[in-house]
Amino acid sequence: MIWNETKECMGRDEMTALQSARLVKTVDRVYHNVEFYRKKMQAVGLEPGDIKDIEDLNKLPFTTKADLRDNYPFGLFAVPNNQIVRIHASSGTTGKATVVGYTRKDLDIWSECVARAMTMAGVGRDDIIQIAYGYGLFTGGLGAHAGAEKIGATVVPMSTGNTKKLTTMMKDFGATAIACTPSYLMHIAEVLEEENAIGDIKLKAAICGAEPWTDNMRNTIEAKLGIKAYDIYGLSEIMGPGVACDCQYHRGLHVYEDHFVPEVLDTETLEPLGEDEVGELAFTTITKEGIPLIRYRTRDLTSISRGKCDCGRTLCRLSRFKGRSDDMLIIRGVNVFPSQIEAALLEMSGTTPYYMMIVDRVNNLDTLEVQVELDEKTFSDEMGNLDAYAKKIGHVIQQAIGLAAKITLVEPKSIERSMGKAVHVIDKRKLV
Ligand code: DLL
Repeated sequence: MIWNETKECMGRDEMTALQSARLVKTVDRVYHNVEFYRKKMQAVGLEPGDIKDIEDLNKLPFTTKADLRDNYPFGLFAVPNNQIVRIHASSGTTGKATVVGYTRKDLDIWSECVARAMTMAGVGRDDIIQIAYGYGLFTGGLGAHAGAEKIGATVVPMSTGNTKKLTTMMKDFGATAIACTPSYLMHIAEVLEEENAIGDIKLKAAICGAEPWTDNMRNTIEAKLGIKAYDIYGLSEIMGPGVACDCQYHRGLHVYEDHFVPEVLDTETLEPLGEDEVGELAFTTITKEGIPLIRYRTRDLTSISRGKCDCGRTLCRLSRFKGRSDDMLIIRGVNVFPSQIEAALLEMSGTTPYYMMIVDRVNNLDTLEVQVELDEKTFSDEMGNLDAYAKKIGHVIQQAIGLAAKITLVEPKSIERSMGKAVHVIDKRKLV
């Protein structure tokens, strides 16, 4: 069991002192090792010595996803590449991925955070856990995997994609835990119901995250499968899964504050808000070596509560996520920006920049249809050949967003022109 009592239950003063010491070191490190931060600090007349404790955090400049893109791929790394032992990446707002690098120590801390989260969900060395997040550049699979190994559970690296195999192994192996997105778990529950196999499984806990979900959805999953489900949050830029996780009381997600300092900001003024006020979440990493980030704006909307939880942890808690302050969609766990589709279409000939994304949820699996408007010439030239043309566009879009979409070609000028902010997305999924 990994339950870091000294870190998870320490008094507020002690935690503040630890965060201050770690922040001072981090600021010194980024100032000397990352040109981007040195320039940003110099631009506002800041030197590392000006940051003396956590109270000085709001003197520091913010970091955004665009900063990662502008310094693509490795420009924000704070160590030489020979100390980076792993790379992950997630979607950027245009074609360029957001790339993150981990040192060996970063991977150790990451697996400890996930191990703490799994311990919080009651998973231990006697458990058999199926990891059904995607493995690869996405942090879900490998991140959850390493944490589960650290607690000594028996890890089954399922990844995503073959639900039949997953349910068969769940029964045959007697899996007691699963880590996957909540919508995928709903789908798995339905498949098990169809197989009349709910009575044959030994599952007791699920660690779900990577997309927004609600208490209602948790209750439904728990009732369908007879299990306890826990919420795990994270983002690749900060680490991956395991930045925060909820305990059995489900009164918010405990943040591993000894590694990540959260702030909630007013979305207009970017000034820090008080306890329980909803705004944009920002994180400062205080132990990361590969790519330490200062006041990284996550775009996720939430609030922070302090005060001891009934579980005994003193770590602050984030309320369930209320949405995002940008237009990023999470479709089947994959982050998608409408601008990625636009960029892909603009690179092709024959299409116009007018498109509409229709997102829905069928049998608990997200679906994506992209309506693409052709230009006049292509529409008449390709008239007899539209299926093949749609296939070609589908391929380009899949390359751009990493997700298969149904492509519907529409006539020139048929997508409504907007007078103001263009609407590119119809999201029919209802989070209930
Ligand atoms: O989704 C990391 C992760 C993997 C978390 C597996 C949990 C489980 P990204 O692909 O970079 O990383 O996407 C990060 O996903 O900014 C949120 O908008 C959203 N997100 C992640 N977890 C939750 C959650 C992973 N529990 C983005 N609730 C974040 C709501 C979540 N949204």
